[in-house]
Amino acid sequence: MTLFTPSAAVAEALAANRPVVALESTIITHGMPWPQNLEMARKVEDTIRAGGATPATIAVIEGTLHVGLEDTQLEALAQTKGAAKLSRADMAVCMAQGGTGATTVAATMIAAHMAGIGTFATGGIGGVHKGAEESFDISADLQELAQTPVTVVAAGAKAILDIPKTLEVLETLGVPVIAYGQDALPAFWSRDAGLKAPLRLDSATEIARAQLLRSQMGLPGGQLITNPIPEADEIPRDIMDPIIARATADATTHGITGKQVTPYLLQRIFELTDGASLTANIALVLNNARLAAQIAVEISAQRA
Ligand code: PSU
Ligand code: MN
Repeated sequence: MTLFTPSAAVAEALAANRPVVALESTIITHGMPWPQNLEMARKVEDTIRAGGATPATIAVIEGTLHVGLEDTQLEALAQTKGAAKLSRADMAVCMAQGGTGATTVAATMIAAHMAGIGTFATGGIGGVHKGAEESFDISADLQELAQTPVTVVAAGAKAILDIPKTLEVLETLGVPVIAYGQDALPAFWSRDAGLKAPLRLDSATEIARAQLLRSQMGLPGGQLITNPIPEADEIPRDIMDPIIARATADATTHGITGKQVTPYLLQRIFELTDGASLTANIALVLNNARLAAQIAVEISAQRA
């Protein structure tokens, strides 16, 4: 039984040991509205290609786990209303039922690793939600980083999360949290979460070397690279904080729980910022795609 179906471009790149960057699809179906979601997905793929790597957007379509989508599939997925949001727990069930679902960071890491892809670009990972001491809402993304050897490039934990608690859990799980090119931990829409990142690296070469060393030492798990949004695109923390507080309060008022929390908050923040949060979100994803392509190129070179 074949577990996944690579696109022609991804199959060719993997066979030739050329760099490939995995991309998630929940950001397309649940993270951004149509049609900006499709524009973003296409631009991210172009950015990866411009960086010398092959993009592999991952999704389950009618029961098949695709690693790399053709443009028509990407467009159809971006318009799909009922796609499931798949993580470690539900990806296999969705495939068994012949269903369609988008992959979160956790599910994308699993698929990337199965395909032999070691680098993955996204916007922000899931983490420990505010109020987790009551709700126990901690994203499966954190456990996945602890066990699956993929370097994930994100713009930091989303500021809708409890960032100090997210860092504590990642430390407990043994996940390296590495700020790229600065000391401060980035906070998604803003460059600085007001906290120092546990680790810092300034080059794709060192990031690739660290991931390869982990593998050689038999340490399971990946790395979280937190790449600050470009200065020109950031929304400062003092502007975002009250908006996030308002969106979080609205989620509580409306009884939003579980998988709906992150998509609800992103949509609410989009409304409260008149779309500015989406513009910043797209800019940071593109910035992450650029860095991920460099890391993938380095990993290929160092493996050769
Ligand atoms: N970051 C974004 N947009 C998103 C997500 C992250 O900018 O849509 C998605 C990712 O797929 C991540 C998921 O894995 O949200 C986390 O969801 P949860 O908090 O339910 O684990
Ligand atoms: Mn959750």
